[in-house]
Amino acid sequence: MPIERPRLDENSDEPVKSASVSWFPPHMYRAHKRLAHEIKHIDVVLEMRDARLPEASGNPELERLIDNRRRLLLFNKAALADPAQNRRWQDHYRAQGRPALFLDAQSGKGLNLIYPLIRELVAPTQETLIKRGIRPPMQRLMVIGMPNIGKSTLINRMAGGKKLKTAPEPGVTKGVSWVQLKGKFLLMDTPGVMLPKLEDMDTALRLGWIGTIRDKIIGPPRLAVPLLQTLAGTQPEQLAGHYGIAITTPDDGSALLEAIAARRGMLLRGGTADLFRAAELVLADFRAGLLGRITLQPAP
Ligand SMILES: Nc1nc2c(ncn2[C@@H]2O[C@H](COP(=O)(O)OP(=O)(O)OP(=O)(O)O)[C@@H](O)[C@H]2O)c(=O)[nH]1
Ligand SMILES: [Mg+2]
Repeated sequence: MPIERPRLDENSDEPVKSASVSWFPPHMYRAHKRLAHEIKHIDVVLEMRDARLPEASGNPELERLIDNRRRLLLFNKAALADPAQNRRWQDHYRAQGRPALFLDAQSGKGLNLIYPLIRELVAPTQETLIKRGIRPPMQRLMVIGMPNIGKSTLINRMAGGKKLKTAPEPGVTKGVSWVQLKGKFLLMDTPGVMLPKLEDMDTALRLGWIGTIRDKIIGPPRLAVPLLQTLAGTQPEQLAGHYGIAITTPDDGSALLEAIAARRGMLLRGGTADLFRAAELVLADFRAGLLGRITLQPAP
């Protein structure tokens, strides 16, 4: 897998020309290797994705390592996604026979549904053991997913206390660690693993908007300009209302970013708009849900 970090000027709002962005620091290689090894000893894998990007926040490299019978799909940050889309996506996965839950690890909403689904997945093996007169051992669970998806937050919630470090940026968890849960479960936290290479710029941008790729890789203005264009198309009133701007040119994200900077008095010396600060503001507002509940990938 190639390590290739694009040399971009993160302050620029020029669109990214190259079609591929990659972000795979050395600890992620180590993490991927370690996961591939550990996963063989795991009973159920909780594969965490982002509810705003149900497909694109999955990692086929990791999925290859597990089969569906031992995998539970958890779509986190569901309170930031469109509720109608959450329902449609959930129906979509369930129709494929894939156990899936939409939840919010931060507030704890939906977490009570995880255990019943895990029990369902482990029941066949446990019954076989019991029939043979063997007491079922501790069940080993593992949470995997892209960086910043909320894996450690979920584990802290399930364990009923803040044991693991969490932060609003990718790459917080660097190694694996076990946490013991009630009811004979051991749960392993793992470092977020990004795709080694993103061939498609649209996907890279969306992953950037939800914060799985460090902002400096693509650059805040380069992220914010297409985000504003998207939002100007999907929720113009909310965008205009939140920033107090008029959306006269919805296709011109740079103009929208400039208008926001001007409106918020974000100016550089000399009076030009501070696009970098305005872009950071837009990204933070979007990630906090202040621009609406938005699903970036519509259900089929
Ligand atoms: N709004 C919202 N934020 C969440 C939710 N779950 C986690 N977060 C936030 O997302 C950020 C990342 O959470 P972590 O638990 O550190 O994510 P992680 O997947 O462990 O990240 P890495 O260790 O970097 O792979 C933190 O700021 C959390 O507070 C959620 O359900 N909703
Ligand atoms: Mg973590």
